[in-house]
Amino acid sequence: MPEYDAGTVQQLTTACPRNCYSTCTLRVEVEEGRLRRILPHAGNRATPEGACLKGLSYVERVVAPDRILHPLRRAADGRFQRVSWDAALDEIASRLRRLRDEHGAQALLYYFGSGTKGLLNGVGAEFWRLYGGYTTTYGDLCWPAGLEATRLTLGANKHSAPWDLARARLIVVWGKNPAETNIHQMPFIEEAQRAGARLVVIDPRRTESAERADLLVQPRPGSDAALALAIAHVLFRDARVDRDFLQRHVLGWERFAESLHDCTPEWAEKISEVPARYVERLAALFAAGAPVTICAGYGMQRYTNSGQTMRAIIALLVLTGNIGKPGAGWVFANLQSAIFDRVPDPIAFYPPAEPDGVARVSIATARLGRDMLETRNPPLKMIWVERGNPVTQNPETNTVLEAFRALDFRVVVEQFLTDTAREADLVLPAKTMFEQSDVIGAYWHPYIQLKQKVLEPPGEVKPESEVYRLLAERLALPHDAVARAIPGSSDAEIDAWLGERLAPWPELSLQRLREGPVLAPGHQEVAFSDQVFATPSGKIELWSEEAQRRWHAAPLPVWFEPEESLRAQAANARRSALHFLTPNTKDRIHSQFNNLEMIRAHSKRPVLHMSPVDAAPRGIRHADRVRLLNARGSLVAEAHLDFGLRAGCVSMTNGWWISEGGTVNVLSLGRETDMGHGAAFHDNVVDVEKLT
Ligand SMILES: Nc1nc2c(c(=O)[nH]1)N[C@H]1C(S)=C(S)[C@@H](COP(=O)(O)OP(=O)(O)OC[C@H]3O[C@@H](n4cnc5c(=O)[nH]c(N)nc54)[C@H](O)[C@@H]3O)O[C@H]1N2
Ligand SMILES: Nc1nc2c(c(=O)[nH]1)N[C@H]1C(S)=C(S)[C@@H](COP(=O)(O)OP(=O)(O)OC[C@H]3O[C@@H](n4cnc5c(=O)[nH]c(N)nc54)[C@H](O)[C@@H]3O)O[C@H]1N2
Ligand SMILES: [Mo]
Repeated sequence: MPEYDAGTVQQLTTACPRNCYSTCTLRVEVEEGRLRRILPHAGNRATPEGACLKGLSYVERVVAPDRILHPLRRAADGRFQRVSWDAALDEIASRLRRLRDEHGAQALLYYFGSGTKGLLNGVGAEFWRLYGGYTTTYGDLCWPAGLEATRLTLGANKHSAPWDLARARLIVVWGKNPAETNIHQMPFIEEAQRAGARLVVIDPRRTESAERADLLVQPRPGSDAALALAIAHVLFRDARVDRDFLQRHVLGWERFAESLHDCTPEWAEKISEVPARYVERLAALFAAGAPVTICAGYGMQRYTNSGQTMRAIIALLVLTGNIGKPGAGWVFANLQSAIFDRVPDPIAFYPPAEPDGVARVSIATARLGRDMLETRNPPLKMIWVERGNPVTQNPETNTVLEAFRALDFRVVVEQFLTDTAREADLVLPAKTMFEQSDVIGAYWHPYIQLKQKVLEPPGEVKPESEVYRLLAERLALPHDAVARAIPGSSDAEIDAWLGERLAPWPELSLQRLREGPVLAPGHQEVAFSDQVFATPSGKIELWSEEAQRRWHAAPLPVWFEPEESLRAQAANARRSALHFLTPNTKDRIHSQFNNLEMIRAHSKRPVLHMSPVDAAPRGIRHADRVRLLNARGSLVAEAHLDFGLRAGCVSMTNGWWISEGGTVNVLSLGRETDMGHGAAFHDNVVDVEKLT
């Protein structure tokens, strides 16, 4: 640890913009232009403990020796060579001009991932619009099945403030692993437990979150809707539903009750392999538990039946009147800080229409590779990738690679040589969170924050907004329109641009945000406490005609087998197959951080978790090298025997690069969830064999 000279060390407030629930407020120490320490900031009630290990590792990340600090051009021999910004921008501009003349602007695919939050991310789309058009993706890799299920049922994606959880008497962590993915939720869970609350975890894996639970239930992957419907059956059977709440606020509950006639605990046991007595037990807990909060994760909405699964689970809170009350509710996504979005509900505008004729939204991100290859009129010729690592993180890696390699030209804006950057013709160096100010919201807590610039970009790094400005000049795009859409590069111009966006809310001045986070204007501490539900009927919709109209789904929540499951596969006589889960890990945010020493020290190589029950017949022992394979691809990993994992499942965290040993997505198939155009990553069956 270096010694600090109080005279030269500056403490500044900023916020972590990773795609993560916690979105921590941070106090950072900067000394002579170097990041020294990351400290907690008490101003955020949701994250007072400060950053996780990844957050602390930023001191390494910003100065990591493998960081890209200048443009790189692939040379004839396939290797990258340093080029000047002028050479890089001249080449891009001339290729863009030719592309627009010869094929039409929509031969350009603008692809962006979830690498960083911020209002300035929007300038990319503005630039491509001014260029004359572009093709982009619809849907999302992350959460849309759950978002859409929630919107259809409750009318909005919001939940109570994180600290409200401490008031719950029963907490059901369902398909979520906050001990790794939302560590700041754990203190609120523990506070509730200290006050006597019960904790139930429902997950095929015995996760770190499950270690604190009173009850762990391990359903067969993709079977949760059956479990939920059977709990609902018992609640009606035993007259443990909140009739008064149902009559006042809920559409379709009578028809729902009728539809549950055959959904007995024994029926659910056959489907989910959860013993019927546990179903009874769960129903009893729901009936007696009020206030009940379900913390629903994103893992179980990565299936082809996920939208309906999420609707079935929300129904348990609805039947027991656990909506709109302190300590009760559905904690999935809290978009109360999304006040800047022109479109408050992104999913509603996802369908692959041509909203303005400029952006052609014709490619499903869930089927990126296949759709890229099949796009016509015009076919795709060039890609611009920003804030994403699609080769590693999108389904069906081998098809994504094929589609990338079929293009004429690829530009990737990146901090590091990821698997996607390695496919580029031109790599442009990207800023980190510390090198340009921006305003961010969150999807768990309700704060608006300033992600403050605290460092100058190193080397020749330029933020995207500046790159777009320089390209606009070279392409002679209309000056005034560019000036309106994209800020100039000085700190004062960025601040002015952000200030304009904040202007409608006097409480959100930049000056105020420099001190710390501010609660989103209009924020509801207990979500739905006004019992206002923005659905077509104005009620909570267990019966949703919109679900039927938009997704061709049954209007009531139902269970059906995912397209790819062991049972669906049984028809194909693949008795040796195993269900492949690819969850998140505390060691990374998806494919970020694993190149750093601080993380590699304890996260060295891809590991496959496997039940001894499945390992033994395959002759696999702990630490053996194994091959996973299916029709899409194959992957080698080290086997770790895990008595906590449900038999029939194997699990490996997503985010490993191909260059680190292989991405899990060589095995996934590009296909959409039943609602919301999400990616059904976990509809994935593999064979596992020992390597000799
Ligand atoms: N450290 C860290 N934090 C993160 C992230 C990260 O990469 N690293 N990513 C952020 C992002 S973008 C996201 S989307 C969230 C995700 O946060 P979580 O939802 O907590 O994470 P996942 O690992 O996707 O899935 C959670 C759990 O779902 C379980 N699961 C899988 N299939 C089923 C099923 O059929 N039924 C049930 N009941 N459970 C199932 C998995 O075993 C897993 O433990 O985390 C955010 N936070
Ligand atoms: N099999 C499987 N696959 C999954 C999942 C799963 O559960 N299983 N989870 C899915 C989920 S939930 C998600 S959210 C996605 C995430 O998919 P992505 O958003 O593609 O994932 P990241 O790995 O976070 O990649 C972001 C990249 O952006 C870069 N970056 C960071 N900041 C900036 C910046 O300011 N500018 C630029 N230009 N680049 C920047 C980072 O270096 C990083 O390489 O992955 C999905 N993939
Ligand atoms: Mo995500």
